[in-house]
Amino acid sequence: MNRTYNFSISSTQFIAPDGNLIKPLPATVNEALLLKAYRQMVLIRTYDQKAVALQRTGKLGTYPSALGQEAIGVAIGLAMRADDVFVPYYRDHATQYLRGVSLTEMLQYWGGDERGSHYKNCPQDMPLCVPIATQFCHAAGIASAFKIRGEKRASVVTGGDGSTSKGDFLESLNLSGVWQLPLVMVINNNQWAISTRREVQSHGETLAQKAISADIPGVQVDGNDFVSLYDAMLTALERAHSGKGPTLIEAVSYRLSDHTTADDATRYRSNDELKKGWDLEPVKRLRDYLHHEKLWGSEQERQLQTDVKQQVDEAVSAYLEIEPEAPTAMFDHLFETLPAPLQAQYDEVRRTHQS
Ligand SMILES: Cc1ncc(C[n+]2csc(CCOP(=O)(O)OP(=O)(O)O)c2C)c(N)n1
Repeated sequence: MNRTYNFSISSTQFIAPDGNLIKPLPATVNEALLLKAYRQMVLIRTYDQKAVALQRTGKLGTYPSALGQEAIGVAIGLAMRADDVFVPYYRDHATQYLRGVSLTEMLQYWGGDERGSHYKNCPQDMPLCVPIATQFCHAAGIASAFKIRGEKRASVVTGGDGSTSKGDFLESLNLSGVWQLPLVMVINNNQWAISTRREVQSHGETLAQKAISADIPGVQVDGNDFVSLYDAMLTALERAHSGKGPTLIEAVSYRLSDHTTADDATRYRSNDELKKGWDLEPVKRLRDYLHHEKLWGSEQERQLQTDVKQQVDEAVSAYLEIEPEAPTAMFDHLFETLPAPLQAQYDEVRRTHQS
C-alpha cells in the first residue's frame, strides 16, 4: 500500500497556566502590547458580568457570556488591520469592541434593538451571526471580493467547535482552498456546543486538522494564552494580505459560563470539570505573567478595576436612556413592499402601539 499524504498539526503555547513562559515571546510581542491586551481583557470581563446582571434584572434579552474566552477576542482584535473585515459570531464582544463597536451598541443589540448593529465606527464589519455557521459563507464571499478586486485585505471569521460540523463551515473551508482566498477562520473551541461535548462533535483529535481536507494550513493554539493566538493571527493575516491564501486556526479554550443566560450548565457538566477550566483561564494567566515580570502590581490593578467599572457604568446608562423603536420597525426593515397577508398585522401593531 502506498501512502499519498501524511499530516501533523502544530499546537502552540507561550505562557503556561501558572503565568510562566514556556518559550521566548515572539519578536512581535512587547510589554506595551501585553499591558494593552490585559486591560482590554479586564474591560471585557467587567462588561460581560454587567451584561449578565442586566439580563437577570430584565433589562437585556438572552445573552451569551464570553467568560473565559477573553484572550481569543482580544488577540483577534489587536492583530487585525483596520481595513480588514471582521465577520463575528455571538461570543465576540472583545473583538467587536476593539474594532470600534461601542459597549452601548452591543447592549442595544442584546437588548433586542437591531439599531445596535448599525456600527458607527466600523461600518465595514458584519453584524453578529446567531445562526450557526452561516457567517463562514459570508466571510468567504467577502474574501472572494477582495481577491477579485486585488485588494490586500483579509476577511476574518469566527465560530464555535459546534459550527465545524455544519455544511456552511465545510463548504467555505473547501472554497477558500480552491480559490486561495484571503480568509482567516478562527474556531473558538470552548469544549461545548450547548450540552454537546467536543468529543461528540468530531472524532478528529483536533479541529484544526479539518484544514487538511482543503489543503490549507491548520494550526492549533492555546486559546487561553493571548500570545499564542496573537502570533498565529499575525502569521495568518500576513499570508492573506500577501496573496498566499487562507488559514484555519483552532483556539482551545473553555466556556466558564452557561451557554447563554437561557442555559443551566450544571445540568450537564460536573463541578470538577468547571474547576479545571478555571485553572486555565486567560485573564489571571496574563496577570500572573505581568506580575512575574514586575510589569503589574496591586495599585495598578485597583486603578484599572475603578476605570473599567466607570466605563461600563457609563455605557449602561447610555443604553438605558435609548428611546425604544416603534414596534412597527420590525416590518419596516424587512420588506420594501409589505406582503398583503402582513398588512393586517402591521395595522394592528400600529393601532395597539398608538393607544
Ligand atoms: C442553524 C442553527 N442551528 C441551531 C442553532 C441553535 N444553537 C445555538 S448555539 C448552538 C451551539 C453552538 O455551539 P458552538 O458552535 O460550539 O459555539 P459556542 O456557543 O459553544 O461558542 C446551537 C446548536 C442555531 N443558533 N442555528
